[in-house]
Amino acid sequence: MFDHKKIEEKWKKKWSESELYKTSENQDKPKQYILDMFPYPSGEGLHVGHPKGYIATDIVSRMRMMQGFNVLHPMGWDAFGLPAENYALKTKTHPKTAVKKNIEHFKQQLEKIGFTYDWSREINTTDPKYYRWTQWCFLQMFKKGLAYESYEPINWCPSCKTGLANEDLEGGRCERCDSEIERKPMRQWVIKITEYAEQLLQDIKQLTEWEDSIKDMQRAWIGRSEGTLVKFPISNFKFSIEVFTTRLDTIYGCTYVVLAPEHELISTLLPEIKNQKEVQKYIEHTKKKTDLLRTGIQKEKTGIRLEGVSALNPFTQEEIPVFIADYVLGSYGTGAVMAVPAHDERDFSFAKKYNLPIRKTITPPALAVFPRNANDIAAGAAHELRVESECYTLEGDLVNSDHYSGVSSQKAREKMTEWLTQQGIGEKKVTYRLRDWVFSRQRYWGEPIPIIHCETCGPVGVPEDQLPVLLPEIEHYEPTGTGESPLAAITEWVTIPCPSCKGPGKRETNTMPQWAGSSWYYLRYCDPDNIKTLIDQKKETYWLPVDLYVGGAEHATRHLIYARFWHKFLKSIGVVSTDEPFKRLYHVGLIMGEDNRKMSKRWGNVINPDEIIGRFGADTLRMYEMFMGPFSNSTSWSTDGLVGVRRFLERVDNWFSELKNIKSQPNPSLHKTIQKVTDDIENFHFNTAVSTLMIFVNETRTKELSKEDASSFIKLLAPFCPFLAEELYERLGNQGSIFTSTWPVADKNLLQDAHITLVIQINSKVRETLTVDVNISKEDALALAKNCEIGKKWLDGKNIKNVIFVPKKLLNIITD
Ligand code: ANZ
Ligand code: ZN
Repeated sequence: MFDHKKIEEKWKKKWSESELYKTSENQDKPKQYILDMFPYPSGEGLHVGHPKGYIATDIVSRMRMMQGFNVLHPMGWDAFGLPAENYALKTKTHPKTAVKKNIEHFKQQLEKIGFTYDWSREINTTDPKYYRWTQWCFLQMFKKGLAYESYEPINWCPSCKTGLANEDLEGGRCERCDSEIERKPMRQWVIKITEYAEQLLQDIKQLTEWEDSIKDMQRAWIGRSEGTLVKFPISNFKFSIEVFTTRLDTIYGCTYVVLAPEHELISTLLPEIKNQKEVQKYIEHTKKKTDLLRTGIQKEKTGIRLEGVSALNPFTQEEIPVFIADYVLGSYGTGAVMAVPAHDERDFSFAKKYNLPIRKTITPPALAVFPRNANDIAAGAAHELRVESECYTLEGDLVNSDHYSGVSSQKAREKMTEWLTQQGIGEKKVTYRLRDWVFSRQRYWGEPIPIIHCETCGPVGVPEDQLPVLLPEIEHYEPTGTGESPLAAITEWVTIPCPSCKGPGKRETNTMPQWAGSSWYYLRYCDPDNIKTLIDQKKETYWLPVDLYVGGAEHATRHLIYARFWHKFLKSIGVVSTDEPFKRLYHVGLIMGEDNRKMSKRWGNVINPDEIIGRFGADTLRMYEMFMGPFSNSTSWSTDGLVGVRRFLERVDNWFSELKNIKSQPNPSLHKTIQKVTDDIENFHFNTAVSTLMIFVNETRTKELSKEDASSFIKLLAPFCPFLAEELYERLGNQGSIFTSTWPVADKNLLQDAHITLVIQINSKVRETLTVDVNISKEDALALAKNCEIGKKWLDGKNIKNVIFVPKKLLNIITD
């Protein structure tokens, strides 16, 4: 009988006593670093969806162990940040207490599933021994000028009462609590991640083992754009407005210029502006709107003309009006655009609304006029349609553009940029969508930013030997909402002499965002107790990069951008030696509820793994989650499916209780199973690996199997069902843990089909092909050939002079 409780207890105890999963530092062995995105230890505990990715990495880890690799498969806790703090506030417990309790619970749950985690390497981002190094990284960035203070308006969540980075938003709302985001000007620490934009983009090429979808999301997030900077002189002023455009070829159609409401030039121009009051009112009005609200294509465009100010189009020398409008963002390009209503949708709807001239300067390319084939005619027709629709946004040939008329968009941009550069009023320019990383939070539960503000010296880094700056214990950790963190209220903590001039100083009271600790944690697992450096150089060279990284797709642009950036920074200061931290990346598909909805308390469809393990066993849970469907797809939970897997394991258990140790022929079917399961695990096709194991059992159960073959089969099962496999392996009389045994390798000779197609020739002419056993003898082949229809026709009554037999290929019968 398959008594899962008994064998789980038994093997958990034995594995822990023998320290089976302790990672060794034996650097002579080849290594595999296999990593899960570590969880926030939330109060709700695990549901069955969480461990799906961990099960997959555990399966790969176990196979790699058996293939002779030194495997690092660690686990830890991402425990700072808003989720942990909001939970603590909700339950009125101190975050520290709540986190400690939640971690214990999580760990207990994980241990039940039977993972290979080496808990001696466990890390926790809220542990001062850990965050000391997070602070150290910040100090290095500060020293290199990559961390700076900014007073730009930032995203502000009125409910979480903190500033947020763009990465924390989802459709203009707070990713955590779904509140609508406001813009709020306040002092912030910002990290100059944009300095690494190009490198982050270029190095995506190195990530050959990442899924394309995630790479595409990263490219879009970085958003590189090649264009031109153009200066538009203000006709009655000494200043000029600089715009960024990707379509310089349309400049003859530029009929006005637009500044973002937050553009710094506005205050300079203000005395000249005749409608000052209205302008100021408009600026006030747009202040709170987020970028997303402002730029949506469907959103009605609003704006206001700066009366008394006009700009000069450098190509046409025309005087054109200047507007401010919130569809232009202060934070992109130069915060100003040249508006071309005939060729840009947003400018078009704005021009319609404010009755501004629309001048066509681009026509579809010439091929539409001289169609060469059916395709061209179709393309031409499509183009005609677009021209009809007033706003033609594609490239083409220039018209109404002085001596550039007739030139293609591409060529025109080159020539126009050349001219601008010669005149000294423009130049080529690359911009990025990626913004600098807003790095401070006005909350309690985060790493203190290790800075001291001095009236004389400005911001000064805390000396490294004074790290960590401990997060003080306090009574009231609720957000203040004033834009100051609760730490600001602890006067005795805040007041400290300046490390540089010894004058009076004040500690920085903002804390770091939760992304800080997770941006480099994979390094610390390699050397968790090092008190001298973040990571020992030798260990870094051995373990890095991470060979396999698995986690949720929601991190495609957040964590994975930050971590890649952080890694590149650490490389620049010699802490790590690789360009990229993660070699191979897979995203895990969600497990939905039995009702096809996302598992949530709200729907009452959450399934707790503890319950499943209690009733069906950890092995069943593991194998079922891998059997549900392709790994990266989201699939719904099915109790029937789970029961099916349980029955399969019972069948295996029964089979092995009755199995006699019979010597048998090499079993080709086993070797095909070995090959398929190995390849499938390698390629993350766990569901087909499981079905291959099932097919083998169904086909072989009634036949004989040698002890060796039976052991090989159990080894294939072992990564999926470690408890049952270990038990059966022992039952077969093997010594030692199955996980210290060697992974089976398929015998290539046995992989060929059991049957082949034999060509039958009579007098060297092909007459027939027969499907025969691969090992058929010459005599048997001849008998078959004689007896088939064609054989009878050609051979009856003939005298056979000679027979040529090429095993597995052909039989040639020569007659008189
Ligand atoms: C004139 C023009 C004509 C434009 C045309 C487009 C089409 P990407 O490709 O995303 O980089 N732009 C520039 N700065 C902006 C800002 N701060 N806020 C809003 N829009 C801004 O987009 C570049 C284009 O976006 C630029 O090229 C500019 O409009 C606009 F037929 O200039 B274009
Ligand atoms: Zn000072």
